[in-house]
Amino acid sequence: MIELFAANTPNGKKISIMLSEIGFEYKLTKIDLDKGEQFKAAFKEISPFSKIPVIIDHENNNTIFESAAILIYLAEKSGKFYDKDNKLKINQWLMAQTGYIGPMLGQHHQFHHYNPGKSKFGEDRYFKIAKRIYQELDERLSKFKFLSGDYYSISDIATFPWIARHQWHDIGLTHYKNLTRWYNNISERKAVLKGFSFIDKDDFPPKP
Ligand SMILES: N[C@@H](CCC(=O)N[C@@H](CS)C(=O)NCC(=O)O)C(=O)O
Repeated sequence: MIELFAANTPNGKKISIMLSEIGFEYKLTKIDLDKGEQFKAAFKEISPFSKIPVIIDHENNNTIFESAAILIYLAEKSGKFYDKDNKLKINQWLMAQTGYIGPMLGQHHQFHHYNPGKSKFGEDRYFKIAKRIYQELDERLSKFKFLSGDYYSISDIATFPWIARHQWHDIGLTHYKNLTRWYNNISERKAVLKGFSFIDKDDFPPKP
């Protein structure tokens, strides 16, 4: 049995969507980030940087932090969404999500959505980078159905919940037709909808 430690954020949703996609039953332990539960000593034991998501696989007592490592673990355990002949591509798009897309869009959330008016430099910088990311993803998706190629993979699962924050980004998702096509396609998956609402049953990916 898998235990998922998470909050209702894009990084938390990556793993709930994956668990839903592979049909693994899991137990959810909510971590209230606003209350600072991520800094409790017991949580730090399994998450050295005090971040969600984390999983414990109670079948073998493996504990795993970092969403990309968790996605790879679950993909290998289930044999799904990590095509052995396409790992090189999937790894690149997965690492680009955790190393670039997530952190940059996260900064855009901080300056544009949560703290407008506090730093013109921060707002301009991350707005520009967020638009660039939309453009880069759109270019990739003009050539391929999914980020890593022809098939839906853990790189799409990692990226989707971040694009699902498109209203906060204020960029206009529909201006990017390939990214919109990809987003709509993934939004229609039953497992995605189930995973997306893992904490709030009324939560769903907003329409472009
Ligand atoms: N690189 C990490 C990022 C995880 C992350 O940033 N988690 C945020 C929530 S979305 C968090 O736990 N923040 C709490 C904190 O930093 O205090 C991953 O991909 O798992």
